[in-house]
Amino acid sequence: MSIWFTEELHPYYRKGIRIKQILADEQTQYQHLQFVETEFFGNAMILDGIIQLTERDNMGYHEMIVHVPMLAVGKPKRVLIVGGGDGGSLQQVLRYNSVEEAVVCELDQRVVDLSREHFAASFGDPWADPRAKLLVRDAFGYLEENPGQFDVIISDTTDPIGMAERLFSDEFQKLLVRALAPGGAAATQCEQPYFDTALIKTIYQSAKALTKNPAYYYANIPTYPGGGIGFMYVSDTPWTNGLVTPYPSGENKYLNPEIHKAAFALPEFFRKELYE
Ligand code: SPD
Repeated sequence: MSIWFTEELHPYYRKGIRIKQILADEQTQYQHLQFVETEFFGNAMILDGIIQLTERDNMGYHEMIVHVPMLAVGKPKRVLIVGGGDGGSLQQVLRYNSVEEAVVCELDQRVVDLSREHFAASFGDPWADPRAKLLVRDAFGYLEENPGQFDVIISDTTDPIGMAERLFSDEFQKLLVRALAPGGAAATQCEQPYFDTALIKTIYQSAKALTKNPAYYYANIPTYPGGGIGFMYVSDTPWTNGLVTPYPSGENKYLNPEIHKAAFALPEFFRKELYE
């Protein structure tokens, strides 16, 4: 069997990948969850018709959303991942010997269960690490209950649609910053400069009101709309501190010192929109 999967996140833009076979297809309590084997990108997870990650290009996303704040902080001990049930961010977080506890607040247990099965070749089993703690619950309440607790928070979410819309709100950013320990840093999945300019600007302004050194950065991910996605770095600690921090053990497949710096360079139309 060989079929094209077409994603339409925006009404004016579509992209497609060729699929070899459907590995899992179920309606969970929260969403339509699919795992597919693709022709080029390895296994992929699709939620409500939107590609979340593929084995071949997820490294740009996970290494950038995790290492930029982790390296800026230096030796993070307590880390919170909001969402991230696929385990990709957790795998990167656990590369740091300084990490004592990595809490993952994921709403959908089925995302964790099926990712363990279908991404084992790429992520191993990060959940087996004794430092990993899975909480199957909504992150809002957990953030509320844990002020000043985390050195790093990674908001590894879906797109701002339905229930996930709240994860891109000012209210969420306030809770996120409040849950950071002094000197802590967060990175949030922050969409596409061309397609989501207004949303990103709102999020940046909110981050600017809450922290001293927020900044937007970008990674190339061919299976996301526009070929990439950005992140909001949210912290009083400058991201540039991370440029001189040694990398954790294990291999980077995307991040290197040049990419780290260049990720913060923005196209002129977008830089003006965000920063002027
Ligand atoms: N438009 C797709 C955005 C997907 C962001 N979430 C990815 C989750 C990977 N852990």
